[in-house]
Amino acid sequence: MSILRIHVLGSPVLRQATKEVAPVTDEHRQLIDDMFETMYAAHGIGLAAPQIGRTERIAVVDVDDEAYAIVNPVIVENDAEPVKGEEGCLSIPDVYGDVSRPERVKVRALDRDGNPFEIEAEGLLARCLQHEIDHLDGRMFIDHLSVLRRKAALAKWATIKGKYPGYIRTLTADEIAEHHHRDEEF
Ligand code: K1U
Ligand code: ZN
Repeated sequence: MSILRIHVLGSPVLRQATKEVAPVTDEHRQLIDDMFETMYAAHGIGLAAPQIGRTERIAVVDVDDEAYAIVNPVIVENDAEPVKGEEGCLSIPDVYGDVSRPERVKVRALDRDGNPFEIEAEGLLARCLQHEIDHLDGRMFIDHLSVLRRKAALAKWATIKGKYPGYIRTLTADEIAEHHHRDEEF
């Protein structure tokens, strides 16, 4: 397995259209395994293929030890009433924002073996699934912010993005080893 490089905001692949996967092959399974390893190394709860420079409709999530690889995911049901929650993105490190999304979703996808399955999710898992499916459609969480908040987020990103030449983030040994206590930052 390998830890992959992460594309950050400004890399065109994050805005590119993605392709449906058919069938799920050993190469896709290898990609899924590498995506899980990269997500865990980056201390994320999700990761979508465009974030590692790929255009397949594949994402991985792990919220509270509930881990899924989702291939060709589709939201088949959602709550009408959106709720606000804080989001971050491994492709926009150190920038956070409140995003309104349905509290509950049902997602249909193929698993690592190419078998169809459904996830009925709420709370952070539902939010994370929607965030990852957005990535597969070339959308980022900042696109959901109000004009003012988006401007503020982009102004913060402008001060950070120089750390990522070529819009590529290579996880350092320190980052991989680091234990995140985000609550302590506030
Ligand atoms: O897709 C990604 O960029 C991963 C992203 C997923 C995500 C986080 C929060 C809400 C929705 C989707 C992350 O894992 S960011 C890092 C993180 O662990 C985190 C950040 C804020 C709140 C909760 C978790
Ligand atoms: Zn993201």
